[in-house]
Formats: sequence, C-alpha cells, structure tokens
Amino acid sequence: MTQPPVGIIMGSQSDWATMREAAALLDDLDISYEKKIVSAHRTPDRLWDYGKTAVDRGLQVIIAGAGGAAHLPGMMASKTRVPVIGVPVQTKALSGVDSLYSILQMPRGFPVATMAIGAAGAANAALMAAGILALQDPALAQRLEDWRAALSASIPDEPSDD
Ligand code: RP5
Repeated sequence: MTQPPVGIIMGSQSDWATMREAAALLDDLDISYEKKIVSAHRTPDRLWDYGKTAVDRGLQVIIAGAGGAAHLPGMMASKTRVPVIGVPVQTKALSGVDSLYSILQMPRGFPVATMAIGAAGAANAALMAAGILALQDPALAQRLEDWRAALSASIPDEPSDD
C-alpha cells in the first residue's frame, strides 16, 4: 500500500466529529490520507514517533486537530518539517478560544498554519492541504479549481425567504 500524502491526527476520539470534516473534503478531492489519534498529553511517545518518521514515511502535510490545552499541532511542528495545519476544536468550557490560543501563538522558527475554530476550520485545513499538494500535481490542481468554481456557482445572487 502506498503512503498517503496527508496525515490527519487528533488528540482524542472526541475530536473526530470535527476532524471528519477534513476527511470528507479530502475524499471529495480524491486525496488519500491516514487518520490517527495522537495525543500530546496522553500518548506523548506516539506523538514523538509520528513526528520522527513523518518525512521518511512520505507525509507531505499533517492536519492536526486538538481542543483545550491543544498542544498537539505545535509539538508536531517542533518534531517535523512537514507542514502542520492546526485545527482548534471547539470546547464546551471556553468555546474553542482556548484551543485557538494554544495553537496560534507559536514561537519563531516552528510555524503552525492555524485554521478557524471547529468544523469550518477542519474543512479549510483540507483545502489548504489540497492547495499545497496541488502545487506539484496538475490533476489535483484542476479538481481543486473545479471544487472552488462549484462552490461559487452554488451561491445565489439574492437571499430567499425560504
Ligand atoms: C484534547 O483534549 C483533545 O484534543 C480533545 O479535544 C480534548 C478533550 O479530550 P477528551 O477528554 O474528550 O478525550 O487533548
């Protein structure tokens, strides 16, 4: 089996309801991916191994979602040069602002491309990953162009009362 170019990782099973939005969009664009639970706090050795082997395994983009004290994207960015796109998962206690701030303020040298909180952020993470991969893949570039055009075409000119 060939290595998928995208890794979707998340801190907990509870993040999957959000992160499946990224997976669904990658499916729409016919981009293969792997999905794993990798917790910065509960499975730090798994995080270490994932980051350590990411380049050699051929991963090209990592989408990392976490909530609360959301250290997974930043720690992954510290461990691998594979671009990391961070998704702040919406939390009950602080509505995901905690997740956002935990992911966003990386120190100089170790960037995380931070998306919006929640489902929209997860979907946009997939589109960001697609855009990165499309730089080297003309067929994917065309699929992404088509996807964007279809979205634009679906927006009505005027609001309806329905
Ligand atoms: C984080 O803690 C996870 O990313 C998740 O968003 C949050 C809560 O996890 P659970 O208690 O639902 O497993 O590490």
